[in-house]
Amino acid sequence: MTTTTLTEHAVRLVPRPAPAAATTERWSVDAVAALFDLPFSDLIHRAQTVHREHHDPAEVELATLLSVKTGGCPEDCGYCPQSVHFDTGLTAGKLMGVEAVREAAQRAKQAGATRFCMGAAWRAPKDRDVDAVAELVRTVKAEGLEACATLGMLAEGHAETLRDAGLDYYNHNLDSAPDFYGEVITTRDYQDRLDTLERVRGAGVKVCCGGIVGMGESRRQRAGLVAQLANLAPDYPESVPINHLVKVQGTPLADQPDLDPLEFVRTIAVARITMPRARVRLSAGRQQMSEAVQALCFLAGANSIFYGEKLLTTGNPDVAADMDMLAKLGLRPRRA
Ligand code: SAM
Ligand code: DTB
Ligand code: SF4
Repeated sequence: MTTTTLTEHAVRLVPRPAPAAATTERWSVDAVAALFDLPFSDLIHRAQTVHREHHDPAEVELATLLSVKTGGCPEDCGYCPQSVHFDTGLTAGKLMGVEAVREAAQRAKQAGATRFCMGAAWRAPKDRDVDAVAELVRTVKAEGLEACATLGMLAEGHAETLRDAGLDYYNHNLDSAPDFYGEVITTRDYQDRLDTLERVRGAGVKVCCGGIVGMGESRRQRAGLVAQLANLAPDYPESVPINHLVKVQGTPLADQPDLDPLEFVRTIAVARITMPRARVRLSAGRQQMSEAVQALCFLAGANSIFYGEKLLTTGNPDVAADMDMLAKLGLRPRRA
């Protein structure tokens, strides 16, 4: 006969509080901040060492973006040219059709991309929007590309619909540390983002989640963002885009002072150390970045880039220039 002590019994009976879109502390903000504070060479050495333990250091993933539904977004994200709250001169459009997306996917594949990410400027898609995007996902998958989508907040069942269409990754960024977030966005909160990430995970879709640096946050707040990402439960994201703010005229952050480029490199290094198996993507902001800084980002453990002349609405380096840069650095695109 098995005996149960009173304490064991009590422990079993006490209901556990529902995890508030679980985070699990693998990295304290202090520990992440201590990485940021390392001498630059020590930080890069550590990041490169971790990188080599988990990845082929010569390989870079090429991910192409396509804005499948541009502008007219009701959210007020202070960095974003697609918000209706700011006059950025952008013309809003409807959801793209299957044929146009197929052609864009074929061009991306032809140019050597292996991942195709579709972005839509929605606060949250409606059921019929999700069904329409599911069709686009099937189209992209049929071209032999990995499919990623970023459509805003997902409701019950949406992630499953996208998964069943073949979606590999869902991108939903935390964007900043919890204590800075409210300075940039007021129309939805941090917990909303965590809830969507939990839905994505729950459906078995891989998580692509990162943030933006250069929005006026402190170094400690950059550490706070990385700690949030690294502590996501049950595991950190498979894919971590680190965006440098692209300053767009008309947005509240248009005149934000420049971030020291080495601070951006540090952020990449800290992401690599705290999320060793993740694909860390050197994301928005490369057009404004020198090749030397990008080279440091690769040294710091970045192993993915957005590839193709456009991000969603703003520019990205030319394909030819990127191929030259990778060749110069002895880096090669990841093969499908
Ligand atoms: N509307 C959806 C959402 O926000 O969840 C998906 C598209 S939204 C444009 C995707 C991400 O792009 C944002 O979370 C943000 O990280 C990034 N982004 C948008 N504007 C940016 C900018 N000006 N500079 C850098 N990153 C930007
Ligand atoms: C991500 O983290 N960065 C991409 C993608 N996910 C969707 C978007 C960058 C957008 C930059 C501004 C623009 O082009 O509109
Ligand atoms: Fe809308 Fe996404 Fe832009 Fe925010 S980042 S304004 S949710 S498109």
